[in-house]
Amino acid sequence: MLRANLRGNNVTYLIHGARGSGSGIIEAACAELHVDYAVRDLDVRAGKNHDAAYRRLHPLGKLPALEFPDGEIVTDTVAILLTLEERHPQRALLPPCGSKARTRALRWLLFCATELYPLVEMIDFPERFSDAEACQAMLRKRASAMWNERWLHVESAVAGSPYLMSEGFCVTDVYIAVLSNWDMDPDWRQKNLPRVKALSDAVRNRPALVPVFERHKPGADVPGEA
Ligand SMILES: N[C@@H](CCC(=O)N[C@@H](CS)C(=O)NCC(=O)O)C(=O)O
Repeated sequence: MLRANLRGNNVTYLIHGARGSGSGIIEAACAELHVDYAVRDLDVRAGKNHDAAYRRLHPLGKLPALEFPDGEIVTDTVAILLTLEERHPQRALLPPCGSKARTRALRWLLFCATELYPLVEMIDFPERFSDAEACQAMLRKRASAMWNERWLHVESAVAGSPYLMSEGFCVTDVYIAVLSNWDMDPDWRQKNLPRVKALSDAVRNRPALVPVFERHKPGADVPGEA
């Protein structure tokens, strides 16, 4: 993968990710910031994210990772978002430091990252948590139920219309829009999470984000090039 964009210039950021994965959050943040970035899609179906080459970037083989031109690597979605926000303060991925809105944005960003995202590993890879097949089925079932229950708390927290906060869009909305599309029956979501659904639709329709969500739409998790 070359670090070049379509114009042949060196890019500021290289996102290691996969279609349909959480790397869409980082692509969306870069698109909102209007920064130059390129994407290196890994073939997760072939397990390329667990090859030694990628594990040098992320020891657990998880996506996304963001690579800077000097080779510095940042992993873990919230760490990447906060780094991007610090480096591009003029575009306000989050509300201003010290504001109540920022406190709420961080609260729900971390709720998604620490209470929701880890359940995905249990749903997708229950064998990592138990060798016994019967336990794996139970773990998946329980994690799916917790996933739905926890989304109801996000639903109650949506105070804006359509975004999380009445102060307007922030990157927490992107996180919610991407995660709420996973592991969920669309009918259940429509019935139980109408505010989350409206928030997600609004995020998807933001002009800078339409191409990102198109690239990551369900069924687009085609094998990458690596
Ligand atoms: N703590 C990480 C979690 C990332 C994560 O779980 N990514 C998933 C894709 S959405 C992944 O790489 N799964 C592959 C695996 O666990 O083998 C973050 O916040 O970025």
